[in-house]
Amino acid sequence: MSPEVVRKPFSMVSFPETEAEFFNPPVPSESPLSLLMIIPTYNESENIAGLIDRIIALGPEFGVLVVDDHSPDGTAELVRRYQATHAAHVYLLLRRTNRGRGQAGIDGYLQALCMKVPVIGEMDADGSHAPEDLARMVHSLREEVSGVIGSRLVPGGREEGRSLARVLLTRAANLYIRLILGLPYRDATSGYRIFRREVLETIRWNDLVSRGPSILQEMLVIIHRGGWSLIESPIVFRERVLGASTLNHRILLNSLRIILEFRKRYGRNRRTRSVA
Ligand SMILES: Nc1nc2c(ncn2[C@@H]2O[C@H](COP(=O)(O)OP(=O)(O)OP(=O)(O)O)[C@@H](O)[C@H]2O)c(=O)[nH]1
Ligand SMILES: [Mg+2]
Repeated sequence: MSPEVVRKPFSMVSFPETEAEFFNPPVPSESPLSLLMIIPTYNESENIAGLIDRIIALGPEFGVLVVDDHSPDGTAELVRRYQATHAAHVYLLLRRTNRGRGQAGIDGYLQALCMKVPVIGEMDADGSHAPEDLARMVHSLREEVSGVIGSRLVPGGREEGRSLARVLLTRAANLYIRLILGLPYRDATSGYRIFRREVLETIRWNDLVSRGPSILQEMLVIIHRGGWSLIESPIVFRERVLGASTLNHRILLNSLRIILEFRKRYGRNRRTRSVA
């Protein structure tokens, strides 16, 4: 008989403002996690279980931390049911107030850092980010590299199923960000990325100004200014098939405005260090 492996459940960071609750799986994982993907969700019940299955299938060292904002469609209950029946690698942070993509990401990173997993990443739940691309991203995380951006805009990367207008919007937004902030990345708007834990530990999460999707760029500015080397690895981004987008014109315009605020706050980056 193999000796029983007893692993302690992970503890939770306190989030007094959002009345968040953290759920470990009932059966702790027997193998330690080497990568934890944060998945922010709002009304993703149609997508979440299939996505988790595909990530878990990559290997026993992969785990997910779903950060749900009390979705009315029952996404969190689905994740909890899933935890009970299948997965020792599925964690849930349920935020009850203060809904928002930015703060959900911040809380997710704080919780993930407390879990001490060596590599922590994030991805969307809507099927736009294929778990199969994650294996390549992890592979390109060589020793001298601090993180990997899943990129639609490097050779081999592309967007599928999107209108020409939407594809042009991605490019225009990235051009704007490069010009204003001087970042060396082609796809600074990609929400599919992985980082070494040490990089994330340097971020003062509670001081970030973003409350929406611009948290993606704010993190990159801080990491780049810190002198860490990030590379881009190609991904095939697919348009959301099920569920509704939370992106709207107000969010988009606000994101453009906030990039200017980042420039004031963090300056225009002049460093060009990047690892090919
Ligand atoms: N926890 C949490 N997650 C959110 C919130 N808003 C969006 N999300 C999640 O963030 C991810 C990205 O949101 P999307 O609605 O796909 O936005 P988008 O990818 O910018 O827009 P599309 O191009 O239309 O897909 C998805 O996994 C959403 O479920 C929120 O308020 N709280
Ligand atoms: Mg999306």
